[in-house]
Amino acid sequence: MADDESGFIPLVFAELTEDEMHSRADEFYELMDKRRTTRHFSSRKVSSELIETAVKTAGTAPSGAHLQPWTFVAIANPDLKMRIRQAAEEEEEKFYTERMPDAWEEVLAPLGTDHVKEHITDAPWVVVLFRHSQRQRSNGEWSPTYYSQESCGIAAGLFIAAIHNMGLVTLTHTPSPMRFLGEILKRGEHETAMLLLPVGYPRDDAMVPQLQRKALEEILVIKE
Ligand code: IYR
Repeated sequence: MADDESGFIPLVFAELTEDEMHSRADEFYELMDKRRTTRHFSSRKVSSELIETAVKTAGTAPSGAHLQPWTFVAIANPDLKMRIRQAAEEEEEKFYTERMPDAWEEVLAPLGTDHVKEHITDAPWVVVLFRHSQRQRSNGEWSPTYYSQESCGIAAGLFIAAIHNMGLVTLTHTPSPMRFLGEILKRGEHETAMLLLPVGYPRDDAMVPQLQRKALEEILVIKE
């Protein structure tokens, strides 16, 4: 059977020399190690082409049964951003004053977050990642997707790496609960908001918490 009829094509794989592998591995690590999450965004404009490329990059993620169970909604409209901010702050105020358990407060306090979410209106773009928990079959029936949390987590990681690589910053914001995002953005019942990612330039006076990343020995176990 010819390749195109079997549904398979040869893998395109360009082997690198050992030296190239090491230098590319090190360069990529150095680049990613400089990524920081900030909550302080400038309102400076960012072209929609950059957002499109970041979403295309995220869309290269592997996914369960290749169902690609994600929709990215990219918002630049100031009125929509304001409505989202107001709804997020309303939920977050309840979280910070009533719902946050002690154990959670203990680890969150050092990050200096509160219910005020100015990044939603300051950043030129707010990208909301919706996870598809259901898909429609060709016969119209609704059925589950598979490993959609894992798939969307990987896509989000690629999006964050793409934004950092293009010289912009983003923040993984998880307003809780997030149902209001599906309502404001008019997404179907089969889509669940998973992450809200403001994207833009950092403000000139942007701050980040002084954090330490775990050492390799703490996160890697090798069995030879
Ligand atoms: N969703 C809240 C609280 C929050 C929770 C975690 I875990 C964080 O790492 C940061 C914040 C908020 O966005 O403020």
